[in-house]
Amino acid sequence: MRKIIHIDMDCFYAAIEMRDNPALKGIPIAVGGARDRRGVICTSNYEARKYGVRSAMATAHALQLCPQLTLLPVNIPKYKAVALQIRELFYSYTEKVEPLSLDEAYLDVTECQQYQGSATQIAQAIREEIFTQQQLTASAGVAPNKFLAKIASDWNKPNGQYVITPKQITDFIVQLPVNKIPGVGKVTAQKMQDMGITLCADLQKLAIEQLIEHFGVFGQKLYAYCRGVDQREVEAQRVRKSVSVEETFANDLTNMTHCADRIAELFNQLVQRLKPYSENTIKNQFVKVKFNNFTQTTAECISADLKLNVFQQLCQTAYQRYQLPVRLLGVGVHFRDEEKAINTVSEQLILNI
Ligand code: TTP
Ligand code: MG
Repeated sequence: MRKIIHIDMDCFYAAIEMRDNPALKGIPIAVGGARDRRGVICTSNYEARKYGVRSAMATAHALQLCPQLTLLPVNIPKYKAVALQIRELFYSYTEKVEPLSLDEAYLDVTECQQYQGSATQIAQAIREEIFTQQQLTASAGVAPNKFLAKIASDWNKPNGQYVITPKQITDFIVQLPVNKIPGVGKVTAQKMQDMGITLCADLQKLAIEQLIEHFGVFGQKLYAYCRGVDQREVEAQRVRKSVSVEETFANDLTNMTHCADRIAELFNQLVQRLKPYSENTIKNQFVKVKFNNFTQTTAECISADLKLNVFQQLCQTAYQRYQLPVRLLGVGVHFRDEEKAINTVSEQLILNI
């Protein structure tokens, strides 16, 4: 059973604009293209939503609905910078982050150790950290799969979260309106309504063959979704370039023997940290040494095999450079850039031909 969190920022572009100009708080605003350029609304704040101003609506129409609407130009570089900082925060919890857009991501926290592995508390902590760092609110859904997590993040929006535990799936899903299922748009929802189907409970009564007959290949997904089932994995997109472990010592290490002992401990930790990356190819290995005068030096070598004596040798090399008491030691590896490696291979193949 997985633990998935879906995070979605509240009124993302509009919230950033309100944060950066408090005069915009409490009045209806929207971010989008200008009316005279036939622009559309990207998003609006909750004050504007009361008037019916929505994403993807023509700005001209939005201004008819809400003549006092304050329209702000779209500043994608600014929103992107915020989004990347929020993403870094996600990575401090797990590598398994799948961004869906600038303001939305799935996180697989099944293996997370923080908060005794409680996905609910992790989601709460992430939302609090986003607020502390960015003064922006986020909503979260916590569930055993992506489909349910995404629906859950909308349940207590804005600035809220909703949890669906494995035990709650059955009760949750039967009362879920079919138009909440991703992929069920207006047309499909109408078709279902014509068939007397409004809730997932109604969909559950149809056999998979019937679902396929009426809704094509999507019928297979519907069969699973209306039972709260979704096997899709969170697809992490970041490629790790390196893994390292380091330690700052309470008391400086005064000779190479002490350093060699500590390198052995760090080496064991590095081997543990590298376990999830068994498919990556190691390009080079390094030892970082920081001395008590804060001078820092790194010794590295090209080698794919992990061997303790290689790291101890590197430590010796780095230590010799200054021979001062050592306050920090680090060991790590850089991975080969597989994309480049593939290009090199194909270039070689072309040359061979
Ligand atoms: P959403 O998460 O759909 O919307 P939102 O964050 O503004 O509001 P909510 O509180 O309901 O989550 O989209 C995120 C951002 O993507 C949104 O701030 C603006 C942009 N966007 C567009 O540019 N065009 C669109 O049609 C939509 C839906 C979003
Ligand atoms: Mg959002």
